[in-house]
Amino acid sequence: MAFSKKLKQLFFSGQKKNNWNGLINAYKPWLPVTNKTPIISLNEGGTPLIEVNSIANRIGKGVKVYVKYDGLNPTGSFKDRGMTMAISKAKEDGCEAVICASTGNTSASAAAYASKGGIKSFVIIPDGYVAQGKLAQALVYGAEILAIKGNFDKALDIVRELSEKYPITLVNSVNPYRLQGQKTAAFEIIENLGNAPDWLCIPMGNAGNISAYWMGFQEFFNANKSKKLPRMMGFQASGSAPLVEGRSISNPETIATAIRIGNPVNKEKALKAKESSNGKFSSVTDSEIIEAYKILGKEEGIFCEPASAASVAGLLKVKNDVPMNSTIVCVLTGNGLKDPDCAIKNNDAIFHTGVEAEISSITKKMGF
Ligand code: AN7
Repeated sequence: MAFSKKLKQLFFSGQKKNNWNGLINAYKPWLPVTNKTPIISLNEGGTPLIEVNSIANRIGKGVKVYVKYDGLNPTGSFKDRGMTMAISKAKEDGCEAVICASTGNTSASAAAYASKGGIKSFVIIPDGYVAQGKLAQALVYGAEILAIKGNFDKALDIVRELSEKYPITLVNSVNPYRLQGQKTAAFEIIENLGNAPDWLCIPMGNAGNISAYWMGFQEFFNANKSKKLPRMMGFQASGSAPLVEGRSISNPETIATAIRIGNPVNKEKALKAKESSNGKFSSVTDSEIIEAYKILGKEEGIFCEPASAASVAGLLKVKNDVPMNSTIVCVLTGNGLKDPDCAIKNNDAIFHTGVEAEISSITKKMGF
């Protein structure tokens, strides 16, 4: 059957959109891969940049605010950007097993990409401090899980030692390929906006992502693909803010378990990103995080996990410093479905339970 011209155009523009083949294929010349690298991909990256007027309106001054919704990656977090690179390179090097310490998202991502690449994965997590969705993923993707009586920082010390002593590749963000993959988020933002934003607001745990974004922004700036560099605005939870306080925290605590990290491994890189971009690090309380989390859900239809909401909470906290007419991007690093317990405990919904299955009882509840 012949297509009309119009239908043909629609069909082929749709095709083009669906041609996204993951971030290694999209940004090959910018990444340390060769023709020999097996690309282990779940078609990660290419996530939406969404304008959020409810946040801009709370700031005023003619600002434009966007969120980079990286919770829409295949395993629901930005970790997939780094993991497609780390696992592809591990596979290229003939490695048979990978290991990571994790507050949850890294373990989910490592497990998924290792399975895709036919590699075994071990994950070490702090017992009782990993959100349910993330744990469910590691189980289903087939990782071997060791939940330790200790926090993330302890788990990281252990996996670093194990990867030195045994033939097993470490895929935490000390693995340089992780940051290489993650820098592509900055490329996508520049391509979407036609330039870099004035500010990038981002949550920090181990501070790998802020370091990766800074690398990406610099590379596109140096290649004349953007005309400016953003200020890197990093945010931590106040009970877990080693980079803000300038000291390690031995017992970090926050509702945002993803960033419950007291001794960030990428500290030096992150401090450099802050200094060279004229950026700033600040902390936000758990209640400020939850407020931003609720605004995004109720006023924007965007469900992110609490650690991600720290970027928006941080922006709202420092709104007096925002220059007139600036363009700001907040990174939403993980999907809200990762942490259903948090959602069920922290919302303003009207939720009637045990309602009789009859129109009259229902309309009564609805106030008709
Ligand atoms: C949703 O999964 O460290 O500053 O082990 O899951 O690059 O560490 C997760 C970190 C932000 C912080 N948002 O990123 C892990 C882990 C979410 C996260 C961060 C994490 P980095």
